[in-house]
Amino acid sequence: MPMNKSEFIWFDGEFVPWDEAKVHVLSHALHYGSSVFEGIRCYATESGPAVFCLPQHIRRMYNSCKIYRIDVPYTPDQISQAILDTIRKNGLRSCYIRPLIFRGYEQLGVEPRTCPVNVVIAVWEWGAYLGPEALERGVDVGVSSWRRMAPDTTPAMAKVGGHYTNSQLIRMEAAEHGYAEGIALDIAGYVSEGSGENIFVVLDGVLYTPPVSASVLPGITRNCVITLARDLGYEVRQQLIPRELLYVADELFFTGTAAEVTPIRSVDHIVIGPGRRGPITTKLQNEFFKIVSGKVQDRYRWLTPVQPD
Ligand code: PPE
Repeated sequence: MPMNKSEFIWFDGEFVPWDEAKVHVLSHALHYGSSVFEGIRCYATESGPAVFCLPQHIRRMYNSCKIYRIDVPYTPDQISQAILDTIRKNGLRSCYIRPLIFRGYEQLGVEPRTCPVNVVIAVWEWGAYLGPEALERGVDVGVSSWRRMAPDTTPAMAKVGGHYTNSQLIRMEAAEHGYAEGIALDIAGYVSEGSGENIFVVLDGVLYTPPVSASVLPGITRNCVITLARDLGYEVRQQLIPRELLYVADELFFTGTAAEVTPIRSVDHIVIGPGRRGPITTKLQNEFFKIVSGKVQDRYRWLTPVQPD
């Protein structure tokens, strides 16, 4: 997807012009994937731009750092504030937000703790992740031959740059097969997640999603959708999902910051339900978009307004 450059990137406490936000080629993260990141969205509401689930993303980012023993040279509040400042500075009404904490340049070698920790925050306009028609018409996907990580290899709960080499393999294979996305199984063969999305199954009015123990990223959109579904009166179960349950589902959808709530209309060329966005997916999508656009009350306090200067 082409990038819509914005003007400034926050880099270790300073605003730097987009094209000048550079690092040394011997930065640790470039060689060993030692970076932690988040993907956050800021939505245009009637009362101005508002960041979706900012505290939840900040908490996950610091948890990722804790797992990888990264000492962040800023407090969570400082990073939250810097995110709001970066949106304001760039004058954006809605955007995707990418904070990145990485092991920088000092020396190489796998032991990372001798390197400095750098922090950047970039914001830019980013549309529908899986294509402009995906949210309405759904996407065609396939089960990947690549598995998600085994529990004692790389920690799935951490959102770390290096883990995305696995996501890249899933995504490239899916593209080679003509799919919009791939679904990876976990090491035991149960459904895990997409390369950058969590997955939900709807069967007989009940929602199912893989548990955190199936090597999924504990998605923030996943949590929000579980909350929304339960409040709409649906039962939601976090349980192991065999691959074939995908094929016989009434509805399937992905959740993620970038993907939002995206229906899946086929898996491995098997049509899911009637092959279009299903009624429960539609309800959840509508509810989600009404909240993030500020059209209904923010009853869960999911939005942090970006106050004007
Ligand atoms: N699983 C993975 C592997 C993942 O990368 C994401 C987010 C999710 C699940 C959903 O999590 P959440 O955003 O908290 O609901 N993927 C981010 C990066 C996508 C990218 O291409 O880069 C995102 O959606 O921002």
